[in-house]
Amino acid sequence: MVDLEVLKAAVEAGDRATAVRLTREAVDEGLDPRTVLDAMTAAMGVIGRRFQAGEIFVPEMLISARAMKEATAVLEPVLVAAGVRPEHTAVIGTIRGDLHDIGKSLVGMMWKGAGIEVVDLGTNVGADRFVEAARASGAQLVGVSALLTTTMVGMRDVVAAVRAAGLGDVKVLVGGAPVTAEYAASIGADGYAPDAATAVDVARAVLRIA
Ligand code: B1M
Repeated sequence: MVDLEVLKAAVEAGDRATAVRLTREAVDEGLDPRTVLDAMTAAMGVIGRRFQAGEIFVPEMLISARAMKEATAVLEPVLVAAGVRPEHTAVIGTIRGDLHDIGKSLVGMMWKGAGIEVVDLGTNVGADRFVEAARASGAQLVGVSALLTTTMVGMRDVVAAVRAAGLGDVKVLVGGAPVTAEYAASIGADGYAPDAATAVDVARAVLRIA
């Protein structure tokens, strides 16, 4: 019988091989995929808190997120077959004109780790594409990343386009090195996070996830 505490520890340690092996074993043993996913989600919660406490840094968080991503890939077909779908969906991308994707991808991975389905649009994404993807996926959250002072101005267009598209209660969360809470508020964004761990907390808050 797979010990989920060991799986949790493997994700926390970023031990991809062990995380994938234990997830396969758990699937083969017929464990409820939700229980397996919950264990990994809890591990990413620990990672987020350790990052916020300054105990670990971006590389460690990235390594854990990758371990979770690979193990989740093993779990995904079982979750789909069991009819388990995340309750929340987010689209995320780096703003038009901007090719930086490391921070954005990390935020996407951390959101997945928190149980949010993520549609990653990549880099150089215009307001129209954010809106189309949010509409097509039924997303409740749009995440926009910018690393350049010259491109962050495009975030205002995304907020405006999401509001104008009549998508319902879709929240826009922004972040990236030059972005500040004041800037986010000035363009009417619903939230701002300075790092990927906080992006999980802010997403949970704006989506009212308990
Ligand atoms: Co670029 N670059 N770069 N670059 N680059 C910076 C950003 C820069 C600060 C370097 C410098 O001059 N000191 C500077 C920007 C200056 C400014 O505008 N203020 C800069 C520049 C000028 C440029 C070019 C214009 C250089 C040139 O060609 N003359 C050019 C632009 C290309 C373009 O985008 N159109 C360019 C190109 C590149 C590379 C392609 C070489 C490469 C990108 C590779 C890639 O992403 N695949 C690159 C890199 C690597 C950097 C630095 C060195 C590192 C960025 C990074 O990945 N950090 C960067 C300097 C630096 O930051 N030290 C720099 C690690 C990452 C985990 O952090 O992305 O900040 P970060 O994400 C964090 C938070 O910001 C936050 O959470 C993440 C994790 O905690 N966050 C969010 C990010 N998105 C979020 C979204 C959220 C919430 C939180 O909600 C949705």
